[in-house]
Amino acid sequence: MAKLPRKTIITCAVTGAIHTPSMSPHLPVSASEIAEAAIGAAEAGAAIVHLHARNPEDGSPDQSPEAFLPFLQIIKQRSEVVVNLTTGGAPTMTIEQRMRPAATFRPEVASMNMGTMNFGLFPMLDRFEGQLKHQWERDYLGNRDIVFRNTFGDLERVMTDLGANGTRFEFECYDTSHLYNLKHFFDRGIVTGPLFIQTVFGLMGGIGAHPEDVMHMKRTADRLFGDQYRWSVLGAGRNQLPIAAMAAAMGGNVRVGLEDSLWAGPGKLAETNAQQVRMVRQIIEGLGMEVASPEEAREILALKG
Ligand code: KMH
Ligand code: ZN
Repeated sequence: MAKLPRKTIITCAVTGAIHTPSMSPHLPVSASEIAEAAIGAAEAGAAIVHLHARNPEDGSPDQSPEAFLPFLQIIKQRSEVVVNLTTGGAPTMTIEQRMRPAATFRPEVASMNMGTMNFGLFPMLDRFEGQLKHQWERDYLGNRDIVFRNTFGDLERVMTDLGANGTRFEFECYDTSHLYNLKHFFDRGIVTGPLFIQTVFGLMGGIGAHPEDVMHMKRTADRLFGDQYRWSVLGAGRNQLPIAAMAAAMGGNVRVGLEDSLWAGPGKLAETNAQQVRMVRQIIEGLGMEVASPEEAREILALKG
């Protein structure tokens, strides 16, 4: 059996843009809630925090740098955690809006969504209809025709503009075609190894969350990138922990957080992001492995520090 890597990187995605505040009272919305959630996740064992901002009035996604600044200042003062800023924003935003926070703050890591896809928010409307307080939530989740646009031109622009600042990427791959898209840019030398590949499972419009899907993504990434990549997984909703457990057992890194799942068990809302970090940490340590510190994650992923 292949030797497993020594340390497992936990990323925590603390709020995102997909879940809405009416779905859970625990979803961080204000700058201080986002900062506390990120710091709590780091204290629980996350080496990286993936961050979005929200309008504190109604919780809607907000990509203005002014919305990010207050929580970034607090996190930097109080934690060594690696900051990863979204360039996904919300799937309804333009690429210009989406890039602004990472272009402004030049983080160590930015997310990079590796292809255009259908984005299935609407199953969530069916589930939560009746409990949504804000009109924007109903409009947003009820939109049955969202295309999450990430053309080759968009990808090259984000990679070159943000890459010039020394920002490296969490390459979010929602299907095998996204791995091939990444291979194209890797072969052209536009991005370099070690690539941090976040394979995403169970999101409508992307690959499913069956163990065969996990194996297929891993095998494809192994074949395309060999030792030039570090593998991580993200399972949406109820798939979060099963997918993390599967990948951790195979030496993969994991992402948890309320962006990806509101849950801490069947029918049980997660009360904090740190709770999900502790749950996945227990699995990792139960497998005889250790979680990476932020400093170790910087070394593993060749970040600028
Ligand atoms: N919501 C995740 C499935 C981004 O911020 O770039 C993907 C995500 C997108 O994290
Ligand atoms: Zn995100």
